[in-house]
Amino acid sequence: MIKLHQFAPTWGIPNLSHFCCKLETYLRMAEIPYQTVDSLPGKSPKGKLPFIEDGNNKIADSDLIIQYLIQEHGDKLDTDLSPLQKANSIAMQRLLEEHLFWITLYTRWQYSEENWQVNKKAIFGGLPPVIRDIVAWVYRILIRRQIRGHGISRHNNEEIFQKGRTDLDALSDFLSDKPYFMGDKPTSLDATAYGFLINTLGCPIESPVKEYALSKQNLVDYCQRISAKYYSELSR
Ligand SMILES: N[C@@H](CCC(=O)N[C@@H](CS)C(=O)NCC(=O)O)C(=O)O
Repeated sequence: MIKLHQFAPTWGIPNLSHFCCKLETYLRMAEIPYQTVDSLPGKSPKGKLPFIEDGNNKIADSDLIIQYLIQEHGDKLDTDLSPLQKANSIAMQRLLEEHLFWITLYTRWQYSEENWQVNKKAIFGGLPPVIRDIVAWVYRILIRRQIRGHGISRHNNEEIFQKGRTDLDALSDFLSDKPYFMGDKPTSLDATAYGFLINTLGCPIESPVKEYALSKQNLVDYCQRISAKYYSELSR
């Protein structure tokens, strides 16, 4: 069976990593059996989670893993999409992964001391006290460097959160009153959208971007529907 290596679950959401949550949701939506392994990025072939093991194959990167799953199990989610819908799906996924993601990363690692303490406890809380502080301190420097490399943290808070609100408006308008982003059935875009939205509005990291996401009732309802349908164990 496929082994999905990801962060240990916390915060009452499927995973504190947007990308791990995306992949696990894809596996559930596509009904592909898997088992999870609690892991850390240092164990991954590419230094980031998630990665999977399938027999002798070790594959990292959620997109490459999904390509592999499609090759092995068929395309369970996107076969009915037209070329235009596929183009829109890719564009929305890039908005989530390459833009909104970095804004939420900024809120966890840089925006406020309160958020940093919550994030630190969730990721490094299992380590022994002194080691925990050193590892978290080093890791924080590295991630903040990545956020600056992306460019988002070169803006001030107002500019950053305005960009986040623009992303959320686009997502909310695109979803509109449909059950899923592409209509009545879940597609790979929903696995991604859920992974990133639940990590924006459903986790204990406070920020104007979370507040704004919570003001978008269709996005809140969407996350609740997907949590109830695919992660019923979380509400028990
Ligand atoms: N493109 C990768 C991105 C994965 C990613 O950014 N993972 C984060 C957690 S959300 C990570 O492991 N970061 C650790 C690091 O950058 O050191 C994917 O799609 O899987």
